[in-house]
Amino acid sequence: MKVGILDSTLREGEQTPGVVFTIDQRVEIAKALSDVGVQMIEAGHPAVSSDIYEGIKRIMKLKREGLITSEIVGHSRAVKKDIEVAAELEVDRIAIFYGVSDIHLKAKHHVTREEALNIIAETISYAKSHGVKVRFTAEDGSRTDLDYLIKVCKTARDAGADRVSIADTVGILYPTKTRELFSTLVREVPGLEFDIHAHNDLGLAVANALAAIEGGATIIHTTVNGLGERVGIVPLQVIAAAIKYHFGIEVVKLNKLQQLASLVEKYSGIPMPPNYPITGDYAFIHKAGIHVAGVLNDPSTYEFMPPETFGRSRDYVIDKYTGKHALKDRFEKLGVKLSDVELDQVLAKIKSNPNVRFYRDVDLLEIAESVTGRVLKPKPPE
Ligand code: AKG
Repeated sequence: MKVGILDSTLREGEQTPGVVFTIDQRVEIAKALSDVGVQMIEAGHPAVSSDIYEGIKRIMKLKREGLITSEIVGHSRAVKKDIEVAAELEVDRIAIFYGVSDIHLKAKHHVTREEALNIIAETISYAKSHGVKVRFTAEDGSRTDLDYLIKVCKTARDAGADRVSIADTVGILYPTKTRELFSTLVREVPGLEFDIHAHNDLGLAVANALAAIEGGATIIHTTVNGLGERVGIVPLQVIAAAIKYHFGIEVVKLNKLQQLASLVEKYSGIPMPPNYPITGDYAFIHKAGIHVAGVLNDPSTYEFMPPETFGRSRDYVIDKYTGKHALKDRFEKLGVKLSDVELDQVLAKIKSNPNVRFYRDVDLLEIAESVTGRVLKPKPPE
């Protein structure tokens, strides 16, 4: 099984409402993505604005200096002017997209299926004539008639594209259908490799990406924190963890994902919810007494992978759900020894205040002092 990541935080990610990256931020994000080890970085659509153009220029300079190692992809409409702008920047690959569903052909491009094939072939050949690698994106590929989609892929291949991205532009695929779609394309169009660009409108983007890998896709499009149009696309941190868990492949350096997620959270201004998988504050925090007791004995009882894999650590919170194991452990960590009976008394006090959201260490010490009548001195933090 062969699979890699194309991260599109700088292109799709910047299409999140309200998100704008400065040139310096673009360069810093690209450097961080390369350090994490993504195979390809979609660095932007340079014909859109001068800052995106300048950002790619600086990213390409770092690439030439060996400070960025990922393949750099420039995005382009199927329009010669856009291709020229991307080619001028000497990116490694130009990604040309064109809506190929009947809806897009009719409502957006106003062309027939046949005319679209000609435009696709012509623009790919034009890009190839600039000496770059070309990916073609079948925009709205998931809503495209299958026989026509196969024709589109063959046309792209014959014109010189070595990769075709199948975009689930409005996020309507589900895993069984995704696996079937990719297996069919891999079988029917030899000589091409396939990407999946999965939107998350139904919350299925990660599941669809996994199914696409099973079907033969070799590149998954991601953004850090799942940014992108509307509700975004596959989050890099989640798919990387899922690929490691299910297929045993470390597609990127998992222990660097937290830092990258925080960087993009800061620069995008889109806060990561605490219950976000892998990089959210609560991703490795346990609560219920049964869970904490299990984790204290063997963390794998309630963790699919150890938090250390992702450069994180586990913790648990104390409230009315807490059990005696957790409480004992917490006091031991504080260097305070309580008898069994005292622990029961502290627990009873906690449960008698069911609306308290979190007990901090100082709160616990206060309760323990009131129960025991002793002055309790916690050991200084390490
Ligand atoms: C989409 O269809 O959602 C896209 O962003 C297509 C562009 C691409 O993947 O090249």
